[in-house]
Amino acid sequence: MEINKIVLRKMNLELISPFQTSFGVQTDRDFMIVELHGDNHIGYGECVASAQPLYSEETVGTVELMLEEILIPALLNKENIQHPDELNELFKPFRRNNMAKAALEGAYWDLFAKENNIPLHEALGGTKSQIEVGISIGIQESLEDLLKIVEGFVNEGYKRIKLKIKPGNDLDILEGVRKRFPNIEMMADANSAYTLDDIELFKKMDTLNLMMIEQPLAHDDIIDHAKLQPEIKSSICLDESIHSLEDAKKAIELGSCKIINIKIGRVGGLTEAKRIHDFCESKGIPVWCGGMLESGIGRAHNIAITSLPNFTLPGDTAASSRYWHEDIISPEVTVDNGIIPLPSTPGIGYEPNIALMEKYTTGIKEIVPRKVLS
Ligand code: OSB
Ligand code: MG
Repeated sequence: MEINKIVLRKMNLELISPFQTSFGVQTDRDFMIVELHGDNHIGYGECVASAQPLYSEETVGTVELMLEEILIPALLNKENIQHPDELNELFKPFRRNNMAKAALEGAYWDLFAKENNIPLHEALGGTKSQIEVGISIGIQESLEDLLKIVEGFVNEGYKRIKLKIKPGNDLDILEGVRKRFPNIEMMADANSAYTLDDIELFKKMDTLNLMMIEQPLAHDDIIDHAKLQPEIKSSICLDESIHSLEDAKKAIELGSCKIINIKIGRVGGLTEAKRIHDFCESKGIPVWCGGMLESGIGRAHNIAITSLPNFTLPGDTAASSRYWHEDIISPEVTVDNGIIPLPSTPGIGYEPNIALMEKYTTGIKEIVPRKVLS
């Protein structure tokens, strides 16, 4: 596949409402879009790193450096790439920086699918015609506020409700929501805010019929999670702790979790996401697709990967309008009764809206490969 130009586009989108987790409040999102310009098509990837290294160590700044100095030169120097899976091997020697790798690899997958005239989900081996999604709700000022928000999303038909928790804002709010909505599918996400000293708290959560508790303990831990899991009835789901297939194998072997949240950016791309999916399937571990408050481009990649069969639990891929005043794709992602149909057009299946992309671009860099003259 010929690559004639690579564009790194820094963007900023304002969230419709602030999103609060145990690690901070986000009111807008800085992110990067990677464009790979081929002979006939453009492949698009989204980098999910944020402005600050609060969720993981990567930021928009580190990603830009890594792409420019390491990953893009490696890609441009590599001859005869037959399939996007080869980028996983190409980038493997470079440690971590998974969100940077995933952004470039994702753009390559989109370009590959477009050049082959097939939807990305088909290129990935997806088997579904539609996906089921839930919604992730940030920490609110009061239980009253939260109940109103939950009610709205339950009425919209989202398949499960995820509530963010943090110390001091946990059991009471989970009990409050459960009391008001006795039958909804519901779970909690702690974003690494607790330790094994909180074991009694998690035992109390066992009475609330939670689908799972996501990443209760440290972001880099699988040992303490393996101690917590046998002490509680609720399933632990790992998010922050899983960066690769190797991590997933170890966590499953240790018994650190019963469910895995797969985020394409966190694990270094679609190929690695697929491998984790396949391994989890072989071990009877269900997976679901996490979110990073993506724009439509990252959202489209999430929709595509969720088409694989072992994504049996609803993911965090909500409608564009839940996050943004206007999304940068056309059509926007819409959710009908918790369902998103898979697009049938080639590549990511949603057309970038060039005018809106320009409107929200805060910086742009173009890299043109130097043709070697012989
Ligand atoms: O832990 O899943 C998380 C958002 C930013 C960083 C981490 C997480 C989240 C979410 C929101 O839960 C998911 C979404 O709606 O995109
Ligand atoms: Mg999470």
